[in-house]
Amino acid sequence: MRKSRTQVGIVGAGPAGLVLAQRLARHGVESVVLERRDRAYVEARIRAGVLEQHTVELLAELGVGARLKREGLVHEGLEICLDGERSRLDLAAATGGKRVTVYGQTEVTKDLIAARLAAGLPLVFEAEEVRPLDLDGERPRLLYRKEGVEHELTCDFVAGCDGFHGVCRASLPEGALSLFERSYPFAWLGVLAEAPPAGEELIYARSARGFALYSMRSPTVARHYLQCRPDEDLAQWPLPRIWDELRRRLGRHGDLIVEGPVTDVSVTPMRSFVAEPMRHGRLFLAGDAAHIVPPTGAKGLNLAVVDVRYLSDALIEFYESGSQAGLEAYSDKALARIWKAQRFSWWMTSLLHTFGPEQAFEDRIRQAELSYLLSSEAARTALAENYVGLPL
Ligand code: RFL
Ligand code: PHB
Repeated sequence: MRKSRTQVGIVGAGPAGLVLAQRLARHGVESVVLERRDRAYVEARIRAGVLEQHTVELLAELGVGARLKREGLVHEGLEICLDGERSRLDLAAATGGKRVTVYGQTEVTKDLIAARLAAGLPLVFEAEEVRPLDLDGERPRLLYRKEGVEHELTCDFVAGCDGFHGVCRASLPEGALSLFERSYPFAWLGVLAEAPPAGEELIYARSARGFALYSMRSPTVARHYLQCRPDEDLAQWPLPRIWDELRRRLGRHGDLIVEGPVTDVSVTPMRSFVAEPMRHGRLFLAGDAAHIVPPTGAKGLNLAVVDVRYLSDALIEFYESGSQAGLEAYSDKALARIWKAQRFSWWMTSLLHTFGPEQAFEDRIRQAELSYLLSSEAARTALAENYVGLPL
């Protein structure tokens, strides 16, 4: 058994774990990041694309914002397409100048990993069978195996940044957490293509055929999604059918779609989930390990970043002054904002998807709400201020 020690043991090298490690390092707090997958896998995992302004600002403050500033696409608005009628929502005008930036989660992750490794700080890929122990005591431990060798990492605190399927939340005793969950009767089929995007801004489209989202990663890479069944068989979706369906859900604007070589196709289930509290003893949960939102509001990555902003503030305060006040307040503070983003993500999802014939009444209500949304400045402002990110 190889033994070592650190101040904060971080499980997971997704955005939450990597931002936490980077922020702690900038304030002189030591950490070790343990990641189950290899570097290439982590850097290639296609996920989020929309960064709120506070996310962009934090990445810049952490010294990992240069490429983001160069390559990120700043969007001041988005489009909603309702049964083939397009309307633009001016996010910046509705929110006193706030905007979002389109920059792939893959790129955020690559920038953070590069910075960590360049600084010579510990980031262990392919850490197998991570087991958190003694979370209730003063000296929690993380056991893991790397290249056949058993390791024991003793920590002051453990940060569970290991995503929805991670080991940290799962290792807590039964009854330690209250779980709140909702699943949806649909999923998203996502395609990444070497093709120009459908518009200059994102288009959220609702039609009788289902929801579609026309997004992008760059001026030459499109990222599109189609509402599909949760158990969708990708074999039923040859590329011509995907392109055809993407066109049809835009109605008369279908010719905005430009085809190109497809580099990734995947199906993402839709779920709302919150585990409370986000702390147990010396374990702190952050990001998808504690909560999941359906991607319609583009909130998941941004929420993960806010969690670790709060958590790093609390840890830095502890190491600078010995005060545990921030650590005590972490869970309540994070959850207050998380539930607002949950509400928004649930609302966007309910509004824009089709739910089938058994919800004929609710379907009409959704159509009425959308029509109201497009005609009322107050309603548009409410959407805009949530979409760009509520205040910290
Ligand atoms: P992650 O990214 O899942 O990272 C967790 C890391 O922990 C590792 N891990 C372990 N390591 C060691 N031991 C174990 N036992 C481990 N178990 C797991 C994993 O390998 C992984 O590296 O969680 P994190 O850091 O909390 O980040 C959350 C975000 O990834 C997620 O919320 C977003 O991707 C959600 N999301 C979006 N968020 C946005 O803010 N804007 C968007 O536009 C947006 N679009 C999306 C999305 C998610 C999507 N999918 C695929 C779920 C679009 C999609 C399609
Ligand atoms: C994406 O580009 O992947 C994306 C954009 C907006 C969303 C969800 C995903 O709401």
